[in-house]
Amino acid sequence: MLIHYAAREIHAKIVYCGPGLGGKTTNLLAIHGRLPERARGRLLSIATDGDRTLFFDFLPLDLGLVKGFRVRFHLYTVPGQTFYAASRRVILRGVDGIVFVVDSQAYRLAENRESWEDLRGNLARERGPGAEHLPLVVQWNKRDCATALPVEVLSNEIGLGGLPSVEAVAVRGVGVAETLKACCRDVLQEMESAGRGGPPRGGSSPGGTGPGMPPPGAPAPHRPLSRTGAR
Ligand SMILES: Nc1nc2c(ncn2[C@@H]2O[C@H](COP(=O)(O)OP(=O)(O)OP(=O)(O)O)[C@@H](O)[C@H]2O)c(=O)[nH]1
Ligand SMILES: [Mg+2]
Repeated sequence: MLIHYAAREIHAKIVYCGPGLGGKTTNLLAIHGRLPERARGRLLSIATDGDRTLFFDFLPLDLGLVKGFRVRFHLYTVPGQTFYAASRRVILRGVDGIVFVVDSQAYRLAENRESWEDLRGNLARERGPGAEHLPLVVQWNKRDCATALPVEVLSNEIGLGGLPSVEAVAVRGVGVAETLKACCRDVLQEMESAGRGGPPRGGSSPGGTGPGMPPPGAPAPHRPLSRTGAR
């Protein structure tokens, strides 16, 4: 998180993670397509090969004022393919919130698991014990697919129990805004609790406020999120 006191601006970084072809870039395309121009910047895709992200996508958003500070969210996707591990580590630096996009199709279960383990490893390395407070929202994507597994099965099999989550069909824009809003809300809440109510503390602090995610094996607090509640 980066705070410019003089400009009264906060910059927060949200990264979309998850297995290759899960729908991360599709989420950013849907957000870009739905927001009015004044709220969004240009969607940049840095290196692609057809559909596949080779480095990252980037979309800056300006979603208004919080306590007199203009809040700008910078959305990134990582490349999901296994061999881009180094890129994922770089893109995750200074992250303030994560959206983990699950591919609900039964045959992608192993890739979902592998991607989740990769993410946990990267965050543990990046943040250490501070990983506990990192806002993280799970998106169950591709709910339209005939072979989509029930959410409870996915949750148990991948080990995502208790995390806030939203069902989605990103390719039709369903659940995309809800997912983003849930993550932005959690990032702002985390920022407030880290700053204990006052305006954001510290000077410019690249590298985040120290939020994280549950340590391996630890059950996360149950925070159910209804689709309507996220709006
Ligand atoms: N049926 C269906 N297809 C989807 C959905 N969301 C995305 N897709 C399709 O899945 C394919 C991959 O989507 P991407 O958004 O490029 O996936 P990605 O996660 O960015 O993949 P990498 O960049 O390789 O990590 C595309 O053909 C999308 O149209 C969905 O909800 N349902
Ligand atoms: Mg992509």
